[in-house]
Amino acid sequence: QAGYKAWLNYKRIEPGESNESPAAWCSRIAVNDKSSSVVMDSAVSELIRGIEAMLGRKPVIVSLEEAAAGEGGYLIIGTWDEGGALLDRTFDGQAHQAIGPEGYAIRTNRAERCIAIGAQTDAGVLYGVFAFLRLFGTGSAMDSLDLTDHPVNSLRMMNQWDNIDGSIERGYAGKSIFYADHEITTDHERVRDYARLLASTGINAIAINNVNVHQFETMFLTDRYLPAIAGLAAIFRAYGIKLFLSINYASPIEIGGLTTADPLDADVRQWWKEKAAEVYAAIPDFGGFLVKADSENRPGPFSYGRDHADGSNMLAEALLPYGGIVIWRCFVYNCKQDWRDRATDRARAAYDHFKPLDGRFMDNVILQVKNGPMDFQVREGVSPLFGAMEKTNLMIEFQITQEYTGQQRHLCYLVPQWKEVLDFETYAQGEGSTVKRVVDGSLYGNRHSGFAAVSNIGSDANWTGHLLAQANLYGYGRLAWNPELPAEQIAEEWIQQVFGACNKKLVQTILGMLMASWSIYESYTSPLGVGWMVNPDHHYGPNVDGYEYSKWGTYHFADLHGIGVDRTMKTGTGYTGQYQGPNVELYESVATCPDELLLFFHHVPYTHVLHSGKTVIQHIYDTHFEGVERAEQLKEAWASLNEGMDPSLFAQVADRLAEQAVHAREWRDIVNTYFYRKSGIPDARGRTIY
Ligand code: BDP
Repeated sequence: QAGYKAWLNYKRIEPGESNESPAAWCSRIAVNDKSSSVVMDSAVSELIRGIEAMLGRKPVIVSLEEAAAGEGGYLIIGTWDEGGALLDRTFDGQAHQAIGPEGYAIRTNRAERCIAIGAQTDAGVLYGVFAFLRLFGTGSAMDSLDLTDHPVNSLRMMNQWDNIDGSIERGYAGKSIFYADHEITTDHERVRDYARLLASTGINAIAINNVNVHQFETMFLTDRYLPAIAGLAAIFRAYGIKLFLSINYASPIEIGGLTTADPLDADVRQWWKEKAAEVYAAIPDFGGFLVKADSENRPGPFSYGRDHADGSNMLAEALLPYGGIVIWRCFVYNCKQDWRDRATDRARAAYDHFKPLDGRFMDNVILQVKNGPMDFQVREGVSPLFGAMEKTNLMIEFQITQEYTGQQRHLCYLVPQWKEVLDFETYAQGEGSTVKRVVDGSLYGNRHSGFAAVSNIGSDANWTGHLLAQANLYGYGRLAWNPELPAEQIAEEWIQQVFGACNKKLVQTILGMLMASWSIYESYTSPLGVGWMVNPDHHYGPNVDGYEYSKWGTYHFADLHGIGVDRTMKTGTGYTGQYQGPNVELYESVATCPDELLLFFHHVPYTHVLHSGKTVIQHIYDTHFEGVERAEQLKEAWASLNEGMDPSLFAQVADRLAEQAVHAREWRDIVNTYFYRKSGIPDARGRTIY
């Protein structure tokens, strides 16, 4: 079970470890809650659980009067709408205003001997409780707490790619915790613990099935599965998380007995309306539908000569009476064609499909756009759709599961990558039009917007296979809550909560490992943003030409002269023209294109000199040699933590890092050999290339 509790480990705080005695504040809890609610129940039980684990003594629940009359300090939690005079005295009107519906305020009220956690809503109280426990566990002084916080993004969503047979598409941590053998799980305990983990980071929505919806999952919208799904929705509801379903666009045909799924057909429209009514009867606070349509062999409106606006609006209309939303994915491209002309560059596809539709989507439709125009590579450009859709709700999609970034066998802390994307300047409304401002809705004043990401969890005891991959799950939620949080801070919080805060060397060592890991993985895999040098289908391990002659449109165009994809307007696919303002010229010109994206935008000779002063070929050799050395260093750094760490935690990570070091070598040798043979240019430093 090592690692199961993840960052809700609530490690015991030994007496003397903390500056004052937290027990003085935490042995009694008063709940300011007149209308009992499931979310408030979750908040109270989490608070009790956390404090009991950290202090070794269970706090008691007392009434407000008892709390005030008794000796010593206490905790008070609740919503101020309940008329709590104490909460009102503790927090001024400003705090009330500042935090919005999901925020919270925490303050030590010394005069009245209490620490108060207050919010407008029960969900806010729950987030406040998790934040308090985090502060407690990471050593904040209890006698001077004073903070308010609220989420920047309104929708903070998890996408499970789980299938009803128990498998997980691109899952690297065991089987599904939701499904087995075509049934929905009855192990609600595990699902509840997942809901706790998610809520503790601020996640408030989840789509519980794979975007590729097949025969059995299509039946999720029928009596066969709906009652059990309602059971899952109840678990998530208690943690402030709304449940969504991925749907099959062809449902009216497959389960409805209709002969068409044409979005403009009256019977089809009626069918979806009735379906929505049934779903909301079972799950009154159902979130809505997530849809992958006309992509990678999934059905969609194209079959009927309709477009994505027709398709999504039809569903949005059915959900509208209930406040539901349609999340429509923009990962749309033709996976069955080779490049015939420049217009079929896969990187162009999402923009080419969706940009012309801007303004035609209903207000309860959100387009879900992958961070990059290709597919979750270790490095690629930022999707030019961000900023380009002035009149459309947009959310960003990240991939926590490490499909192309080492599959949770290699260490790759992805928060720094995500932050680069979020901080990207689109120039859509002049300077300051960053991606994070598009997806938080502030740039264009959107009603709906936010974050989605593909989950990396499964039935493995530690949730994520690689223990350190938990930091990605944790970090995603924290970033969705507030994209300004530094990657280091997020990593440090995670480390301290999992391993304890008092061993400074351990915290610093793991922090260093996490922060270096993306660059290490990038250095021994595909170079300079070109991507895709993986084995087809499963996408693990090096295969330089694996996708080079396939129909998926993911080429590097390496020959004896050079490598890279010419995406310029002048001589290439014209993709650079999808960007705005100075970005167009930045990427169009080989002279200004950033090194790390050079081969994503340009085809250059191996002898082309980078801004770093190295040639492309020497860069490839050097980074691949260094990558292997740095993977070795990860292993050694971890080995130095042997003493004082729980042996089962230690061993599982040591095993993964040993495997990573071996596989990094394989990457190095295959990539270096390939380019040595193609180019005929030897390593300037004379190292042996196998
Ligand atoms: C790709 C995955 C594939 C997914 C697809 C998607 O390889 O399994 O179905 O994305 O996002 O990354 O729909």
